[in-house]
Amino acid sequence: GLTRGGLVNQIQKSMSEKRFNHVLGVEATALTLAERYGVNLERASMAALSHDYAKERPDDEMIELIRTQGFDLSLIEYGNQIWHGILGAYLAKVELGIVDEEVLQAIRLHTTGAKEMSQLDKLIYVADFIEPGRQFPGVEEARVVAFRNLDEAVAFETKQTLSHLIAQEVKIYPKTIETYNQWVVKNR
Ligand code: DGI
Ligand code: FE
Ligand code: FE
Ligand code: FE
Repeated sequence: GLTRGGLVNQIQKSMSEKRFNHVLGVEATALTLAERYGVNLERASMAALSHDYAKERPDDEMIELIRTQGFDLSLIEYGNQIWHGILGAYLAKVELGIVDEEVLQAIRLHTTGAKEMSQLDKLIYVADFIEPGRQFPGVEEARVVAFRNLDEAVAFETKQTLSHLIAQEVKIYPKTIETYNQWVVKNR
């Protein structure tokens, strides 16, 4: 496997400066949350650094991977917003040499969440939302909630993200709904 330095180098080369700064912000936030919640720091760092590795891949390359590498073909109906985590986990394994399945799962789930999420999955999902470079109405509250209760933070983010997606009338990926049903719905 790569050292942190080697990983940072490859990741920096794969994206714009702006996105790379976002990635470093996610890493810093993930490490603080990892200390707060007792999650392995090295895993938190690796997952944070790699989470958007595939975000700037051309759509034609991503579609080719979906077709040839055994992914669910219904993914083709979506776009990079949905692809980059799922295919990013695949590319992180093949190109970055990340073999830790817990890290790969956190990358895979970082955009949509899931019904079942590990502490690391939740931490990356939340750190991506609240890193210092993020500015949107409600981010301050999201930051407070994140350090108070990680499950509440997942619920807060999922509700806000889904509300925005619906307001924009964009296609909702089924896993995003599963995340809502699991972490937001109260009477279960
Ligand atoms: O990659 P980032 O911008 O750092 O953040 P992200 O991977 O969490 O989210 C990327 C985008 O994906 C964000 O604008 C919200 C959007 N998204 C999340 N769930 C869905 C979705 N977009 C669609 N169309 N459908 C979803 O279910
Ligand atoms: Fe992302
Ligand atoms: Fe996110
Ligand atoms: Fe991100």
